[in-house]
This record gives sequence, C-alpha cells and structure tokens, in this order.
Amino acid sequence: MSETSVALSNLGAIDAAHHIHPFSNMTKLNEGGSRIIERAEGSTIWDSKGKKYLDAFAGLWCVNIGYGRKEIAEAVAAQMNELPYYNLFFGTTTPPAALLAQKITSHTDGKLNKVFFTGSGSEATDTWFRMARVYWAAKGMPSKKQIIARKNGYHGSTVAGASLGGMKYMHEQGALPIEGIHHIGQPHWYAEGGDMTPDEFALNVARELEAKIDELGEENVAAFVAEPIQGAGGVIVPPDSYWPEIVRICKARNILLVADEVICGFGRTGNWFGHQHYGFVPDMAPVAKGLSSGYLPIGGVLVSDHVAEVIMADDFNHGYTYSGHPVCAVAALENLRIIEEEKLVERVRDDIGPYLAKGLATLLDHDMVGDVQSVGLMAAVQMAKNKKTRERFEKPDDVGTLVRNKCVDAGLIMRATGDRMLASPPLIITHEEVDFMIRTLRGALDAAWMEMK
Ligand code: PXG
Repeated sequence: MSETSVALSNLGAIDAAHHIHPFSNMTKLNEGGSRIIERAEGSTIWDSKGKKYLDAFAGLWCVNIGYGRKEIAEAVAAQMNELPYYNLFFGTTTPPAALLAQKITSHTDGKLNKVFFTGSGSEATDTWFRMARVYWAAKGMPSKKQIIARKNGYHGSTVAGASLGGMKYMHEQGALPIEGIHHIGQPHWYAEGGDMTPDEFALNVARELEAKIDELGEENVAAFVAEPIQGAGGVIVPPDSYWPEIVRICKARNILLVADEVICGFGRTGNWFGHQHYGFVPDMAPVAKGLSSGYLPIGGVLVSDHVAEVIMADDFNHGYTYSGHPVCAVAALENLRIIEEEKLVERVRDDIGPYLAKGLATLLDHDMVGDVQSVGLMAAVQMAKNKKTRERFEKPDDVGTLVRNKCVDAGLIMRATGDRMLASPPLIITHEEVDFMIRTLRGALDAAWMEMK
C-alpha cells in the first residue's frame, strides 16, 4: 500500500486530529466525524461510503454549471503550463485577467464597466468598503465614511465582512462590528411583518435607511449595502415595494448603493445579476462564487463609470497577490462561456426556475409549511408551528436541523437557516432531479412533523 492510500483509509481520524473546519464546533463534529465527499458529476455528489446525494445547494451556492466539466479542467491545465501565475501590480496584466474583465462587464447592460479582482467574496467586500471611502474622500467629502448594512445580511468572514454582515453570533466573536458600520432591518415579512401587508412592511423597513441616514447625517454616510435577495440569512425574497424605495433613498441622500451579488450573480436569479431582476443599477457590486462556479477561487468588485473615474484618478492602495490570478481567471472565462453557450441564464428564467417554483408550491398543503419563496434557482421553504397564525417554532434552529438531517439521510443536500429550508441547486439541475428534491423534502417534513408531535 502506498503512503497515500494508507492515509486515505484513515482520513476521518486525520481530519479530526489536524483540521479546523469553517463555522464548526470541532469538538462536537469530531464526535461523529465528518462526511467525506470524494467525487461529483452534474448535480450529484458521492461520499467515501459510496452514498450518493443530489446537491441541491451547489456546493455552497456556487457550482452553477454543475460538477465534472472537463472543459474547465482542460483550460486550467493549459493555463498552468503557459503561465501559472503573474501579478497585476507593477504595470502588468495577463491575457486571462484582461479578457475576464471584458467578459464579466459585458453582462451588466453597459452599466458596470470596470472590475477589480479579488480571491473571494470576503475580499470583494473589503475592496468595495475601502473604495467607497476613497471615492468620497477623493470628491472632497472625507467625512462620508459610515456604512449602513442590514441585520441578518451576509457579506463574508473577514473583519469588514463579518462587521457588515448582520449575524449577531459573528459579531460576538472578535469584538465586531468595527467602527463606522450600522445595521437596519431586513425585509423578512413572514417573521417580522405582523399585521402589515408585505408591501407596507417592506416600505417601512426600507425607510429605516432614511431614518438611519438622518441620525448619522447625510454628510457622514458613504454607502448602503445589501444582497438583492438575502442568501445565507434564509433566501429572504423582498416584497416588490422594497428595492424601488431603497434606490430612491440612496439617490435622494447621495449615498452609494452596493448590491452584494456574491450569491445572486451569474444566473442564479434568472438574470445575469440579481439587481437586473429588480430593475436597478448599483454603484458597485461584489461578485464571487458563480463567477467560476467554485472550480477555483476568484471574486471581484464590479464598478460603475462614475465611481471608477474617481477611484482611477489617483493611486488606489489596495490589492491582493492573487487578484486576477491567471489560472482562476481562465476557469472563470470558461465557466462564463459555458453559461452563455448553454443559455443557462435563460434556462433558469424560462424553464427550470418556474418548474422549481411549481414544485415548491405543491408543498404549501403541508401542515408544517407556512410559505415558499423562490426567484430563479434560489428558494426557501418557511416552516411554521401554526401556518394560519404564522406562529414559529420555539427552537427554529432545531427544527431546521432535524429536517435537514432527514433530507441528507434520504440523499438530498439542502441547507437549513433557522426554520427555513434553502435550495440553490446547479443551474443545470434536471426536471427529474427537481421532482426528487420536492418528493424527498416532503418525506423529510412528514417524518419531522410526526417526530415533533
Ligand atoms: N457576500 C455574500 C452575499 C455571500 O453569500 C460572501 C459575500 C463572502 O464570500 P466568500 O467567498 O469570502 O465566502 C458570501 C459567502 C452559508 C454560507 O452557510 C454562505 C457564504 C459563505 C459561507 C457559508 O450559507 N456566502
């Protein structure tokens, strides 16, 4: 036996002994051990015991073109041989970085014509955060520094990312948020809308932005950031009144609007970007995940002309060793070529997105399902203790975990956020796989409901 195969037979123990996983309680995890994922094809993954799962979560909201695309492997191998690395710092560029910049911006309706590359979504967050402040300083308004974000938003795990995010359990670790960051409410009608209609409620939360700007002083506020549809927070689809009011307020109060497209970008909503679904144009838009379908790590910030013009007038003292990494950029280029050629954005909008919505709607008769929401291939099933009154379970996290575990046992990967079951499958998921997903989720809900009674 080779050293590698000896090691592989003992992989669980090795992992437990040496590896700290993201967002995990390692003591608890190591009691049961990690599931080892070994291979994948299309929308299916296999673990080390040979069990197969439908990955209705596309890895982590990212494998938009599905697994196993040889075209990407080949393009990456060729680039590795040609030029495995070069930087973009001292007056140089590389063919993949330049071509990718052209390709990404070609899908923004001519509105976001520049891009700054990063290695991840979190780095993209840190990048626009600094850009926003540099922008106002360069325009002679250095006091415009405060940034407004939302409770239950997610923008990454770096210090700026975790601060901008509205997750309390993240703020509690590391003395966050850092100074200059403020949070307003989220348009989560089911949980927080009370007796208001969804549109009335969403207008009210949008106007919290105006109130916060008044409190801080317009002359002190640089930007507002939000995901077009909150992802990690629970696929919270805002009521129709929300985005037009946010856009109006940002314009009226002269603050930059940042749309975090890390999840919504690259076809997930049935448009190239989530802001296009809602019909607005942000000043900046961080991207990652679906940019390379997760095949290699790469992200960036899309920048509108008026911001780029100001930033580009002077040095911008910011950048990463792996900004625009040529091999990652080639993977992204090939990924975008596949999305274009296979018309995956159109497929999500016209075919598989509506098909998923129809399937989800069949779950509404379930005693435990209070609501379903989806845009394209971003979906949530809201569970409730009493669907008539919108009463929630006492321990929403436990309910989500219970249903999630039953799905996993039955060969379906979904994510639970509190009492919402989330799906974000590859854009190539088939009708039959969507049927399996709905059927399996219903079975998991049935079993969980029985168990809780
Ligand atoms: N913005 C948004 C909207 C995200 O969803 C990031 C920024 C940060 O990207 P990176 O590449 O630095 O992770 C994200 C990432 C979850 C989960 O459990 C979601 C993310 C990351 C990890 C877990 O839903 N989103």
